[in-house]
Amino acid sequence: MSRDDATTDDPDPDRRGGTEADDPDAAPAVVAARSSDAEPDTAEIRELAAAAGYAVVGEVTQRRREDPTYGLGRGGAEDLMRLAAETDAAAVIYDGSLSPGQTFSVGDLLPTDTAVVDRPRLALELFGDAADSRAADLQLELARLRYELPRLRETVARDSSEDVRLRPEGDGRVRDVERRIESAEHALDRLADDREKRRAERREAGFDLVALAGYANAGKSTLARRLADDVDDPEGADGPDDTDDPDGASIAGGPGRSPSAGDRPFETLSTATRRATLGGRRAVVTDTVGFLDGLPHEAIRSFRATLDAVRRADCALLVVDASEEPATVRRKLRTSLSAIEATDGPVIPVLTKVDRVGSNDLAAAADACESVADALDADEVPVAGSLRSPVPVSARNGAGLGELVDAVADALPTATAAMTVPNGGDAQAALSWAYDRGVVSGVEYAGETVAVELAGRPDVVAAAERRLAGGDDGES
Ligand SMILES: Nc1nc2c(ncn2[C@@H]2O[C@H](COP(=O)(O)OP(=O)(O)OP(=O)(O)O)[C@@H](O)[C@H]2O)c(=O)[nH]1
Ligand SMILES: [Mg+2]
Repeated sequence: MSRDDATTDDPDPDRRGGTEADDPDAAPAVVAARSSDAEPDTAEIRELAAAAGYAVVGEVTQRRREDPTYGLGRGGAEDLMRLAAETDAAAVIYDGSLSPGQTFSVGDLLPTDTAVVDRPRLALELFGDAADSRAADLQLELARLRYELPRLRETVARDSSEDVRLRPEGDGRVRDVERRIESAEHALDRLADDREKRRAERREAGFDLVALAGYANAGKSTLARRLADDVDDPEGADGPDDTDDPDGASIAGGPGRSPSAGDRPFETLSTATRRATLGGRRAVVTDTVGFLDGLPHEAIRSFRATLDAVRRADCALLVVDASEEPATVRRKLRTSLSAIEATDGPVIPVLTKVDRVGSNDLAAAADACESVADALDADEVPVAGSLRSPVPVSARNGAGLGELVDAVADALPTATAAMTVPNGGDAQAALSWAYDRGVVSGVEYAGETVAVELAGRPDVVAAAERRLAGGDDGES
């Protein structure tokens, strides 16, 4: 074993997360982590493992470059083998991505009933069977199939005759997975079309579309509940008020989830929408599924509903936990923006949980935010060009929410118009149409006429103008 190898055996049992000791059903697992530039920090992978139902019973960490065969160095892999045997580990959880070849090499060293779980697989396990809508189901299935396909090809190549080894895609199992991928993609396309239609209908009805995106556990759902019209208690676990989304819109805390599990990743598994009034604008706020490090890129791509909602929003809120280290804030913001790629509308970074940070730390988080925005190349990541100034808020105590609402209202596409028309049945019908769509900002009656001021979505304001002027706009 080379000298840069450093191996530890979990000397400090206090570092183990709370759940594992209490849960007799938890499967024992050993965590493995490697980093080239610093001693690996295993706090997060341990939390994820605990959330996925493992009891972490030991760890092997290494500071060294990646080994092409095992990911870890040979020495670390052998320590892992010994520790897994000693602890009867059901799984070895690797804090990073392993190639199909590395997965098999590590697996070959381990006891036969110890599974190799890399970070992407752990993320997929975390989603579990908890998918709570057809779209979430399909997205998960697609993410799993895309993760499995290269590994299945590797298995086929290892198990088979020379012929198949050269062309593993000729194997029936591989073709079957490819067919299932294709059919899940088609089904998701159809759902995406439905969502697009729904967005068009909502806009036509005068609603602005606002979407919240960000990392798992950033505080998106709490903020969405705060912004929604029907909520007094931001922590109240109420459902969305608009459940007719083609996703079968639903929100976290569904069957099988304990209500106290607010901090587990993927509280929210489907996009969900709520009505909100933001600076006088009627909006539909969409809460989305959180990003997580180490999710396979294909899986992120298959999270179409989340990405579509953000990309097609009139204004997107990129929610960042301001109580994390500036380096973490930077990394998460950068990763979120790269996943989002490009948006139709402006994007406002929201630094949330400011009730947990002092003013210096908040300033550092805000600087981290600005530095990401400045460093991004708008040619490579077009969304960089859509970024507005970050807004600090606390969804817990309400600080900054007024400023956030103002920033959103300011970012939304807005047109204004003023006109004076003869008062009568036609004008009243047109006015009532415009009221329904929330674009009337002033009305004054003077004798036979009525003076109307309009403000709101440009297309709706234009349609209201046509109706007031006596055109019927093709719709009754
Ligand atoms: N102190 C504090 N805690 C907050 C705030 N907003 C959210 N939290 C807590 O942070 C945790 C995560 O909040 P969620 O709103 O569920 O986060 P999310 O981004 O929707 O998480 P996922 O759905 O898992 O992606 C919960 O325990 C919340 O109570 C805040 O402004 N201040
Ligand atoms: Mg959520």
